[in-house]
Amino acid sequence: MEVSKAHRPVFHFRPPKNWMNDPNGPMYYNGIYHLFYQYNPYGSVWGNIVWAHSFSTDLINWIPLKPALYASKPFDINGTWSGSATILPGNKPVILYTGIDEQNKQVQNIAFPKDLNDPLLQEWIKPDYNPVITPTPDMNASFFRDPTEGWRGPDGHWRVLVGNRKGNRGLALLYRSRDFIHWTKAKHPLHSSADTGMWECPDFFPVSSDGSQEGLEASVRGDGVKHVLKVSLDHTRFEYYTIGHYLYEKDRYIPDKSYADNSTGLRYDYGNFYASKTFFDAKNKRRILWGWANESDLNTTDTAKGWAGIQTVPRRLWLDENGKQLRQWPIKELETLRLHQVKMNDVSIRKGNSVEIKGITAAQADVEVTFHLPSLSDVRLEPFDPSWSVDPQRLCGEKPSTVGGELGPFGLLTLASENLEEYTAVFFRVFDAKPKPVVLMCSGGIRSSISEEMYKPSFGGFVDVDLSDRKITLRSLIDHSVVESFAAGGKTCITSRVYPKLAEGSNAHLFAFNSGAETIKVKHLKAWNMGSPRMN
Ligand code: DQQ
Repeated sequence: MEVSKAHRPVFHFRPPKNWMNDPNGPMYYNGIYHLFYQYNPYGSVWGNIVWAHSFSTDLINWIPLKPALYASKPFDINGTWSGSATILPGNKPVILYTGIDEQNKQVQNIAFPKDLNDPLLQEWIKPDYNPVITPTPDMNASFFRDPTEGWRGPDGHWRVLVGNRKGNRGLALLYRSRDFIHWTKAKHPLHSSADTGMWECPDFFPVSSDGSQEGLEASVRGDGVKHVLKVSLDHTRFEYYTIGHYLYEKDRYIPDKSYADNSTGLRYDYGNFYASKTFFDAKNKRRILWGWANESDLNTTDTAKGWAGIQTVPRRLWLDENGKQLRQWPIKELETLRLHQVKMNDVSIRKGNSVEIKGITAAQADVEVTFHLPSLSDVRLEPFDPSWSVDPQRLCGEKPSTVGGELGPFGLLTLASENLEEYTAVFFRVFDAKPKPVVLMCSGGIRSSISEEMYKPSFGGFVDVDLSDRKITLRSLIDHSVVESFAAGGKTCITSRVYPKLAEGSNAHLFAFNSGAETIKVKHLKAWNMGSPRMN
């Protein structure tokens, strides 16, 4: 079937056609980056799931290979679901994945490259001794999936996590092994949390706590190291993470008290982003995050267009120097796609005005902007109601870009039609609160398309930023039906999937705007046309 080019992202990872969901088993091996993903070879809705496979030498240009794993054995005959890769000693990659077996039970299987001399690792063998981990009789075998990468404890034994649900408690079950093949369930889960439902796609990894952006390999432990646990909640379709301590002797993870350990917790991305997974890039000593951004249109539209699902751009991820949250930034390689550049400096925008950024392909662009704010002691700010703090998305819905405030809303109107019938607003609003002002970031909204039949949320997240220097930065990657934004150097990230009817392709425009009573200034703005990499 023909694949429709309308709204099709160009520099975001996607297969040549059909349905894609979770990123699986990302790894760097002998100079090559691999990405596997949940894929339907026969259509553009979820089903018939295999592990599709692509490789790259720069994480930007991708070449497809044939599927690495597909249903073929009693232990995965009903599907090869999500999982992870681990590089074992002796430089031997291995995959653990969830198989849906003959009885529709979820079991964990192992697979090895058929030929380690094949630099592309094209063929994978699933030994007949699979499954290597099975649900115990007291478990619900429909909630037992998505094994993590393995790491080694102080005793030299391997550990992995498997996502699970007991009642409405979400759990990260812990398994241990000497040889990566024979696994024993630990008495206690590594961690669990009440009322969070099924924990899909758990991810557990160390981060440097000394302010360095360097990533750490999964088994690193000791001083200067904290750990992150991320889970994907199937009932909200959002993820959250906590930062905490891994007690190696007890094999328990204790999140720091300051974090909500439930669906109100911190997120990598406050928008359309799910089933994410990180890996350690040994070449550049960094941890890289992949996440799936689903379509927001209708299934029938996906069927007609012949494709559905993208991955957000690979993002470097590290612990902020304040130790309180993670930061993310598109990997530097993405900048190799930057082509023609336009600039704007020192442009003041008064209430109700917008300024067009001309001269770029606004449907396929990278924009970096620094807004300069008036002195906060000289302005009135909207008061912040503390009850708003639990649901920034709702607040963005109630206060869209058209609802004027005092300081803000101001920001970008991306994928905008010439006369602004359509636009995806990415913007800030500053509220008065103690001990410091609250900054809200929003993205998306009802105006993103004149077409009514789709999900058009206005996503929101708070930005923990110090405004004493009177500046706030925003970067937005715009790619036809994706607006992926990073505020304050990657402190808050929001991805929106949008489907403009008027502002498509060469009809798309880009504006900076301000609807707040206070004048703001675009101190610096740079925008680039983005090139088109080889994308599968
Ligand atoms: N997707 C996979 C599951 C996982 C879910 C199936 C998360 O393994 O729990 O395609 O999106």
